Amino acid sequence: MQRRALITGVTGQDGSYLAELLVSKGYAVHGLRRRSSTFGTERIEHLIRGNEPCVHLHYGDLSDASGLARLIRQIRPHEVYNLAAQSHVRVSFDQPAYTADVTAVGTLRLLEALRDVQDDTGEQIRFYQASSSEMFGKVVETPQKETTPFYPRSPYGVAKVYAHWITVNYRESYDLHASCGILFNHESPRRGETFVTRKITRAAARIKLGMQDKLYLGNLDAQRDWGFAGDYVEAMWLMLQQPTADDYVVAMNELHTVREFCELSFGRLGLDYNDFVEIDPRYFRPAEVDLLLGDATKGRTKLGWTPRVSFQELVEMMVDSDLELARRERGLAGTSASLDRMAA
Ligand code: NAP
Ligand code: G4F
Repeated sequence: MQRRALITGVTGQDGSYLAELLVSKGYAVHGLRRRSSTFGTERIEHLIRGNEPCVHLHYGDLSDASGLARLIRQIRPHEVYNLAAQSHVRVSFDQPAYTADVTAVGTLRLLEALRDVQDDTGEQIRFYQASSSEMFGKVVETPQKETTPFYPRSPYGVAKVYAHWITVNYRESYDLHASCGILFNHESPRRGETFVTRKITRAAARIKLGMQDKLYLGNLDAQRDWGFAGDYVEAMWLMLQQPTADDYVVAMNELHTVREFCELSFGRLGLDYNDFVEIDPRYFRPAEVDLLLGDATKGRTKLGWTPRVSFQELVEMMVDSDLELARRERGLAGTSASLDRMAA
């Protein structure tokens, strides 16, 4: 029988890679999309167009409990991947209540819907929760692993801690097959443009082509453990294939600074970042997470998960992709006919 999966956050970076992976494995893939005045489906256009779309989209929102319950009853998924969230750490300081509602309580709403359907039908639904290394915040040990205590440093981190523990609680209380992936930062050419890596590669490419003069950043000394999103979604899938649900850290176990990311990105284009990067205090956070370094030994051993893309390859992939994008933008901006086509 063909397995059915539901992905919340299917229009996001991870949602798009996970949808591709599940389609390639023969799943019937359903995605939750929220209503917006624009399409917002750029990352999954190739999966939703044509006579036989590979991914079926449904309107819904993590803030709408009854809509989620109806959708779960309608689709009767075997696997649910909860990737939807207000996922920007800096934005969570400006929108703390909204972040709590969507990122924390939204997870509870989804779990409640699953619990009801599982109770009614007796069919087990496997659940993946997108937990985050941001939960470790002001780290109490390095590297961080599954047993490291949380010390979140942002409304986003606090919301993710709630979502994490409510998932564990539903696993223990209601026999749900619910797993949390504690993923460290993962990036790609599809990364949102306001996260630091994409902001850097996008700007470096535009500067190279003379389309931009400067790049304004905040804390260049922050250290992160960056991997490739395409590798990380494989770990999500592997977690739901295990006989028993559990929690896993997913990381590269490598530390790099934002400054180093700048150096490599500009360097790829033959530029020196010192000539273009300026510090703007607006991009500093009220409370910073200085260092995140993950120990993914459990996931590598129990899941057999192995990342394929190195840090250096990730930077090159993102810079090359953004250079292509900037070239296309420059071409399109050249003639009004091209812009007309864009509007259509
Ligand atoms: P992303 O690109 O920001 O995608 C977030 C997704 O959530 C988008 O599809 C977005 O829809 C959707 N969404 C936002 N609010 C929603 C709501 N109220 N109802 C329904 N959908 C909503 O994030 P990502 O990088 O793919 O990350 C996926 C998940 O992993 C997130 O939960 C994130 O917090 C978590 N995570 C990410 C990382 C990382 O480094 N990328 C690390 C650890 C954990 P729109 O397209 O309409 O905005
Ligand atoms: O790219 P960032 O915004 O990612 P951050 O805050 O680590 O959060 C990402 O990873 C989390 C996993 O740990 C996810 F849960 C979360 O959803 C998200 O995907 O910032 C990385 C670092 C920070 O220390 C920040 O202060 O870069 C520093 N930074 C310096 N200048 C900047 C900037 N960050 C952004 N976004 N923009 C800047 O101009």
